[in-house]
Amino acid sequence: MALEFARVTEAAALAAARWVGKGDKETADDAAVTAMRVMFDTVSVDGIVVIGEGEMDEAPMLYIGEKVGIGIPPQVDIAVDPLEGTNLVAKGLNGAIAVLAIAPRGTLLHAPDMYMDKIAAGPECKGRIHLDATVKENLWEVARSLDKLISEVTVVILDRPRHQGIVEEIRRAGARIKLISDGDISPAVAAAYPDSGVDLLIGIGGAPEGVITAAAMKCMGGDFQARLCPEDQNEVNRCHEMGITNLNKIFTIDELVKSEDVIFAATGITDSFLIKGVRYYKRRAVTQTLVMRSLSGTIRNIEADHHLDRKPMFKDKRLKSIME
Ligand code: VTB
Repeated sequence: MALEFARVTEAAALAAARWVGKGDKETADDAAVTAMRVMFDTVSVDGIVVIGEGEMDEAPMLYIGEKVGIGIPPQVDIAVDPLEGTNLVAKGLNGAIAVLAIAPRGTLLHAPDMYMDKIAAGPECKGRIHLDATVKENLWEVARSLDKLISEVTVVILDRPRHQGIVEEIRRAGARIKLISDGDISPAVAAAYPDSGVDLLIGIGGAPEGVITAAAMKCMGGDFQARLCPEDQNEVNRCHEMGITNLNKIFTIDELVKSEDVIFAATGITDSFLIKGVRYYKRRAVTQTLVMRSLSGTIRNIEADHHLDRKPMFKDKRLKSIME
């Protein structure tokens, strides 16, 4: 199973990697989505996309509600982000990944496409950080849990005007900051990885990305908490339709991913905190993929060397028309 899902994110990464630095985020995304969709046709699951490329009328592939896989059990929910960081690929910047999470049917939160306030840290910090604590309190807890000085703690945060206040608080507390232009899944997961150089992720990013992050954190035993941030009445209504009446509700990992069994797979497109990006040589390409399963706690780091001229996916009509 793990290998099958690794092949799906590898496909998306290999397709998107051709567009690194080309300034064309739409085609890069198209390539990743199509490659992932093509590869899902070979996977032995009966899957439904619960987090994907949008509603059925706005996305031709991997839309919410689309059935994927060859249609045999297990019945699963699938959350995908074939190209997490479209701008990163367009500009050739670090941090772009192809990623998915898979869990038994009905167990992944159908997160609406809106903002989400998040905090993520590694297993040592579990139960010690809190979304509603002050930045300073959380930094103290992380430093104490990791046996570091606050000045040795590294926080990753999306570089956005909305985070100016938090950035000032982190600086005042004396911790280190890495501002990123996009892609908050990989640094959140990296926070649970020893020696990744990331200790804490905080700030507001996308809710769909939050569910995928929770899947990874469940596998790694890290901590993750989140709160939906509806911006207008329409988004408030969407929360109500989901049965969320208390908009201050903090979601735990177990509420975002209800099953004890979840699989997370991510392949690097460009280099990131977690994994290396696609590297080419002699008509071949090397990918690095992280595949994890919460039940067993196994973390697989799969390096694959692909022969680009022999890959059936590049011969598929749907992908060929984009890649040529
Ligand atoms: C967030 C973040 C994603 O896009 O959704 C962000 O979670 C969009 O935020 O990882 P803005 O509206 O502030 O641009 C990503 O960074 C993916 O590109």
